[in-house]
Amino acid sequence: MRILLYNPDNGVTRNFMPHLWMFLLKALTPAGHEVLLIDGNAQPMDEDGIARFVLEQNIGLVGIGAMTRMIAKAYRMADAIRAVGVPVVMGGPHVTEMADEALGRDGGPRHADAVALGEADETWPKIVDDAAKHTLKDIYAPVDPFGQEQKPSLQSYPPIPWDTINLDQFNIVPKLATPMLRKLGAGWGTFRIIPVESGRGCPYGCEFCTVTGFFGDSIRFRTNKSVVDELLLLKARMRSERGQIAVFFIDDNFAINVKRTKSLLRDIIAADAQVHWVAQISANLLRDEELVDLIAAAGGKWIFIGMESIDPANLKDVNKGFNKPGEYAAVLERLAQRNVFAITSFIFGMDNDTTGVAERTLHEIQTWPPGLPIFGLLTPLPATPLYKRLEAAGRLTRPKHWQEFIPFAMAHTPLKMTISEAHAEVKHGWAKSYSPEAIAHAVASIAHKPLGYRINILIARLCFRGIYFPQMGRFAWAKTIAQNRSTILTLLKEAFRARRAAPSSSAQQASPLAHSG
Ligand code: B12
Ligand code: SF4
Repeated sequence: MRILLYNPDNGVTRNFMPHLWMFLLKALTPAGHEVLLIDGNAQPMDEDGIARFVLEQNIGLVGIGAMTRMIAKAYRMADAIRAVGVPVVMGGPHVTEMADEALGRDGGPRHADAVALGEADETWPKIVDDAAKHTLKDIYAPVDPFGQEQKPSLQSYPPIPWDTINLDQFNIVPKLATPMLRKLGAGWGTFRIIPVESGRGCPYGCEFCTVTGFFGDSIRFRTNKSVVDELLLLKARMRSERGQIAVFFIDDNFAINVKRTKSLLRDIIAADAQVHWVAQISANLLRDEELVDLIAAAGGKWIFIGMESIDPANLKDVNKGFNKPGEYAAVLERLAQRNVFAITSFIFGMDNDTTGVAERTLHEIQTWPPGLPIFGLLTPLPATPLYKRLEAAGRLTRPKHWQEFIPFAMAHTPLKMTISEAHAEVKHGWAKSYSPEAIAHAVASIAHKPLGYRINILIARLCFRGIYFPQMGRFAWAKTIAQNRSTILTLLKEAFRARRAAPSSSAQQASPLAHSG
């Protein structure tokens, strides 16, 4: 049987990073089936396009995965596929919580023939077998023979064959520039961001988060060896195609068990498996100097920190009181000293927020080493404790907000400001942090750092700007580049001068993600 795994586009970014679930399920597919992957962010498709594709390619089963924000598109694509007679199985965080919606058991239309609840590592082979025999069931749940929920152990994680997988759709370098950039420094013909997981689960239970409910509070890890082997495979591929790879460790809290994280990082260093990577770690775990030393030595370049708010009352409200705003500056300084940057994520529209929250937050941010601030709105995702609290209090203004998804729009009314005031706060946060002046200031404030680090922050700021301000087409990019030309030219001139002065070493330094190992 030919199987298509499809992830709908998110409407915001293009081929920033592939979705791990597709590669994982492909690796777990029983022998004898062929699996094709389409990520809508890299290969945009509409309903007619996907229906034609499944017929032309003789697809016998389509698997669709989606977060809540893409679910409306996922349902539309599923409907189009089912209309031409091909069965659809859906999985991922949204349908796990809203299986009745996907199966049309809540009075609405049916979108999926089957739903895979929760982690599907162990149920996927069974789903494929049943589909091949035309005996698909409505629901596949990860349970043991006694009907008890069973979380997959990651101890026997399947090797993902990154050396042979066709990654053509996931190259951030424009095709036209590839031949020229292949020759630059260690090679820039391709630049891919690859998701790797080293473990699952986070016990912290923040009120707005899906993770504790979905993955459970039992934390599971892959073996160090399997993670190291995966990094070595990626590194070898990067070298063979004269390109660059950055890894996104998608663990929700990469240092949730500090002892284990240190041991993994030591093994990465010992095996010379360093690639440049990003990981998500909560601020409280970054107090540990030795951990931060190891992060830097093992290739860590960006750490995503869910700061959420600078107001302890807000943090307490959302069960994230372990975040201490008083120590944010020290944490960021500790990272910056090792040339590791932070992606600092904030949520506005919390119950104790009042107008001016963006400006107060920006004021704090300005006292920190420059990084990548991002701003969102408190969003009641289905089945989270937040959703339940707001629903019980009758505060949801759009209880099924995902059915008519609007980016950066609230689905409930905050207590101390209006919805439109909250929207304006988010807009102000983005506008002020990603203006050409702010970008120039961020780059200039680290004038003492190596050129590569400054280029890194410039490129990252220009890309992150696109999370809020539409920046998908060539024209939008050209405009952004023109607006920031002064900062870009300053760094280019410096790179050119450095290259002329020391041709062999400067190219390496000028490449923000060039590898040392
Ligand atoms: C990486 C990641 C991202 C990446 C993008 C995705 C990518 N390219 O990988 C980035 C950083 C861009 C991102 C952004 C956002 N993310 Co995000 N992200 C994640 C993260 C950390 C890892 C995803 C992952 O690969 N997990 C590992 C894989 C193996 O797990 P999985 O995807 O769940 O797949 C398993 C099962 O779900 C199932 N499955 C999944 N799909 C399918 C399909 C089929 C057919 C079957 C059978 C099974 C199946 O099988 C898999 C194996 O067990 C998750 C949290 C998490 N730990 O999952 C949040 C998460 C998915 N993100 C979330 C959110 C809310 C967002 C944002 C909306 C945040 C924001 N406020 O802006 C944005 C939206 C971005 C956008 N524009 O699309 C929520 C989603 C909740 C929900 N109900 O939708 C999560 C769960 C985190 C959370 N805190 O709650 N995210
Ligand atoms: S620390 Fe992060 S992953 Fe863990 S529950 Fe809180 S928001 Fe979710």
